[in-house]
Amino acid sequence: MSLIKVLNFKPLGDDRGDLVALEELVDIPFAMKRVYYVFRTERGVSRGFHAHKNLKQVAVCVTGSCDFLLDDGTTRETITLDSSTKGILIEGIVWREMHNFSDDCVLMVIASEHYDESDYIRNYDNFLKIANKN
Ligand code: T46
Repeated sequence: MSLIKVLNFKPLGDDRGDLVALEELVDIPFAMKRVYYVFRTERGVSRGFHAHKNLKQVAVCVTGSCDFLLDDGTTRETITLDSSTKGILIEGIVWREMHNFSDDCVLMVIASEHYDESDYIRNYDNFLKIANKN
């Protein structure tokens, strides 16, 4: 089974253009508590490099593209997010890194919990210990 769970969102387009609607427990498989977006990432900069203890997230590039690497301690997989109708679900103890941001990239993330720094695992060796226990 792939580590990367792709979610395809229905474009509600008409002759004026496109629209995507994301509804809790319909398109997003959890109760939504927070939305944030990453933009104007400097060329060559990578982000992430952490896992979470208890957080579900859906990530979508609403404009532009970036590469998302997910690592469960055993397998590493990368997906290019390059469509406003394609997201990924990130859940469980998974290390994530984001690379190759396009200049115009706006990466939107919907999260199941409010921001909590104590939920982050920022050290890769600690991540491996926790991931390999599960
Ligand atoms: C994740 C990946 C995909 C807040 O104050 N509130 C927030 O909700 C967030 C997400 C961040 N912050 C602060 C914490 C840092 O001072 O914003 C600053 C940048 O956050 P961070 O370095 O964690 O950003 P990324 O892009 O490395 O990681 C983010 C999320 O933090 C993380 O949960 O899964 O995007």
